[in-house]
Amino acid sequence: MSEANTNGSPNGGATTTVADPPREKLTKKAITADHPTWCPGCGDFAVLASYYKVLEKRNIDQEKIVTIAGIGCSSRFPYFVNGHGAHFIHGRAVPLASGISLARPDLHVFLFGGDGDGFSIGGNHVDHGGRKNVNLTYFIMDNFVYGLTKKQTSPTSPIGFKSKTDPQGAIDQPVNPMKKLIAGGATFVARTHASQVNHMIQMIERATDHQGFSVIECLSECVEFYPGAFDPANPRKGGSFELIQEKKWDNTPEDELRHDVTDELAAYKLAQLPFPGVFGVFYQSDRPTKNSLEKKWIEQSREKVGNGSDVEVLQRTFDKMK
Ligand SMILES: Cc1ncc(C[n+]2csc(CCOP(=O)(O)OP(=O)(O)O)c2C)c(N)n1
Ligand code: SF4
Ligand SMILES: [Mg+2]
Repeated sequence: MSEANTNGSPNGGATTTVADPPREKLTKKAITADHPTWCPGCGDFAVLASYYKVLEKRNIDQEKIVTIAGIGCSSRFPYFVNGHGAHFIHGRAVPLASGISLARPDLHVFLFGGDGDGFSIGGNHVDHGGRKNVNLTYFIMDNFVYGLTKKQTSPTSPIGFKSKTDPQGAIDQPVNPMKKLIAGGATFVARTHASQVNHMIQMIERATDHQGFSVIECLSECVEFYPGAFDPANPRKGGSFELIQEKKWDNTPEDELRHDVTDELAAYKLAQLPFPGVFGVFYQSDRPTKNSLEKKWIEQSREKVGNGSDVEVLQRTFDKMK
């Protein structure tokens, strides 16, 4: 997810090199801000713990961590992380995070939110973030319900789910997150479960390493308004957590049957499996990011005006307007 780690202007203007002072290793204590206020047992606690773990393990410079979210229980993440961040508008976190990523490619932009935030009100933004392949990591805590507003049908609620908006049971076909994300153009699409902490950490790490719009859907139980929703994929509750077997490219007959993460059609086939489906990386592509394409375009434009600093380029533009 992170590109160049520079001290200067991310857009290639005049740079001032400032030596980093020696720093201590990032600790959980250093990155922990407020205590979460979620209901006891909410799946989102484990997601937050996994996020802390990755930040700590990767020893990411604290001032380079950006935690952005929309609105919802799951969107409360920015309050709990000691770094930059914003609890933004419902469904509008992707454009904010995209702007940050494009303007400051040296930062690590993480985005958190719920199924309502990402697939309902913000669904269109998610498609465009994917299409543009903006370099950031988006973690969607899918609990199949609107938790914060106390149990309305969400875009991922299954048919028959009884809620305040569908007292007779939901009748609309739910969104299939994997299919939507792949079709939208996201270049890293994975699925995990909040009861599987090691798997969650692995997925966040792989998404963090990916250059481009990386999205993880995580089944995260709302114990208050949809208890037991994800038991079928939780071995501790009698379910089975079935992992995607990725190709090892080792020329063995078994490998023929394994999943090629670059094969979009194979990813759709996995996404078609009945609930609770499979977990892991469905799809990954190395399509260039908007960040890298835009950087090239900025460099070419700057060359045309004699490689001046940002201020000089701006001044020339103003002069032309006189
Ligand atoms: C523009 C706007 N519309 C509606 C709301 C009300 N609202 C707040 S959160 C939410 C849905 C939350 O569901 P989800 O995104 O799934 O998050 P969860 O609480 O389940 O984690 C809604 C409808 C709002 N805050 N702003
Ligand atoms: S209402 Fe549901 S999603 Fe919200 S904090 Fe409680 S358990 Fe978690
Ligand atoms: Mg939700």
